[in-house]
Amino acid sequence: MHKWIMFVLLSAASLLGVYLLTFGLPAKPVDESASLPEGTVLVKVEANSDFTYGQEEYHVKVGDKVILKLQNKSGIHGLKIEDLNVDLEGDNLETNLEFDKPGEYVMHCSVPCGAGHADMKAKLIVDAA
Ligand SMILES: [Cu+2]
Repeated sequence: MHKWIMFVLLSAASLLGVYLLTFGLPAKPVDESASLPEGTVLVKVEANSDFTYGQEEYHVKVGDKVILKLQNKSGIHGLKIEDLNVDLEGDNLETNLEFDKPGEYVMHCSVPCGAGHADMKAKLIVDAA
């Protein structure tokens, strides 16, 4: 009874095995943050052509060693945080930050990029540790 089920399962498993042997496991996406030293946090801000950053809010914690990185997904944008003297644009798209108290900072685009430029904003929020 139901021997055919065993047959189907076995065949499926064999096929999967052959498939894996032939093609190997799918490549895992590279996780840049995996190689960071303990306590270091990578905040990757994506800038898009529709005048948005990847997220409206980016969170870090007090005491984190923050690497703030701007990635221009499409178009050319900048990232400026006046209160922190951060201005990422051109070849300079990465900076290190560390916060000793909670707070909220407005990141905005610093490179005139088009109609939505003035509204291109996101928040960097520093949470209590
Ligand atoms: Cu802009």
